[in-house]
Amino acid sequence: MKLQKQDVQIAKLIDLETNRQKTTLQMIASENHCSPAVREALGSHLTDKYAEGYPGKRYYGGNQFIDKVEQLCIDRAKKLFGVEHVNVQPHSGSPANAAVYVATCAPGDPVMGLALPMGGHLTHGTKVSFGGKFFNAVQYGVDEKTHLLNYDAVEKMAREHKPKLMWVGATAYPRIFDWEKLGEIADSVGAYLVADIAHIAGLVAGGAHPSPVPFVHIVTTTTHKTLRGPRGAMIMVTAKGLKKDAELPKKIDKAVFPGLQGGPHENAIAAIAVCLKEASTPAFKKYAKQIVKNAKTLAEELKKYGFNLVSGGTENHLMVIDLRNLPHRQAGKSITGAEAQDLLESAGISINKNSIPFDPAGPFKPSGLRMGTAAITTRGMKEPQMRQIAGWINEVISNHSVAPKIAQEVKKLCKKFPLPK
Ligand code: DSN
Repeated sequence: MKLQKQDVQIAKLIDLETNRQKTTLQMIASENHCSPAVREALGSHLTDKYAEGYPGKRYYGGNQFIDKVEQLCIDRAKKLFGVEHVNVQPHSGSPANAAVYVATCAPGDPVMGLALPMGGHLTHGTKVSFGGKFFNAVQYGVDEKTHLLNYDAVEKMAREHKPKLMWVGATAYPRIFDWEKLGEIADSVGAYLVADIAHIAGLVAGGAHPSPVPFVHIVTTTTHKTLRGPRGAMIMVTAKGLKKDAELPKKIDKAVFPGLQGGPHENAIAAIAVCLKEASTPAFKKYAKQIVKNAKTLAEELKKYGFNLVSGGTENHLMVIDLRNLPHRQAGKSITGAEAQDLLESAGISINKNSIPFDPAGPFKPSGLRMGTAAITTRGMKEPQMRQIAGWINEVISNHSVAPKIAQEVKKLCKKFPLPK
């Protein structure tokens, strides 16, 4: 109400965005709807406080309550993921990953990660990002036929390049990682192994994806994807990590502050603590399992309509459609990922264009579409709604003119499944 009076322009824009989220399907695989409790913590007075340092060791005074908030957040994360040390201060995923480089490598050291066009992340060694700019990065991929991580190639590359740091994690990989195998490869060359579980953190916390914790040294994650918290990130050190390097927690804390960041966002940290409490409930376990059930149903239905999926399906929360060679496309008229994204957006279905492995088209007009089920599962949607949504996606891609009609149907469905109250 105060915002309405004080800044009508921003208030209006917030209303419009809220309404967009309420009346359309958020299926960008990295998005979700956090709880009102998380939003309340995020909008609290904690945003006003400077707290450079760590609990019990701050630069400024007046942090007696802030210390308790941050410690609670750390303790909850340690318990939920079964790790030895957690830093909850990174502002987002990229600074978290930057801190891992700073803590474990010197500029120019050899590092390895999954290539971005194969489903990896910018920060895992892409040339345009700091990992590729300041370190000697080599990139592995997926098998051309199965689209599964090519573990033999990973092993060969590791033996050849002897990376100091090996990243495993993805933004568009629909399959389960063999953490044990990757752990063996990293150990055989003495590399630090980092699991970036940003996409699957909620699935790991809810028992719907195997945990990397026994096999890796470090785990990084954002907190706002399947984990359903506010925007933020965490860096965790496992028991295996401590065994490799007892100084790792100290090195990571130093890399975050004062290495890369100043004052932590304690309002976000309080909101992460709330989300971690939510993620340790039986209801969240059920939610995580339903995300995967929904993704599998959506993928199977899309396949029935003739869509080709990268790797042939999904075992997690996301899938990537290969839009080339759709059997029902109009003769001589294919659709690019960018066109399909706009078209589905106009039908009230928000997804994103994405590269497919070995994509013959460039990154700005890729041949794929990525979609995920985390946010629509939060709204309470289940298998019957997945079938309905697959049907709509098929209708819109087959016949572009039906988009406005489908948008109305999507709106009706959204009304039945409101955002978390
Ligand atoms: N931008 C995120 C995603 O959409 O997967 C990754 O950082």
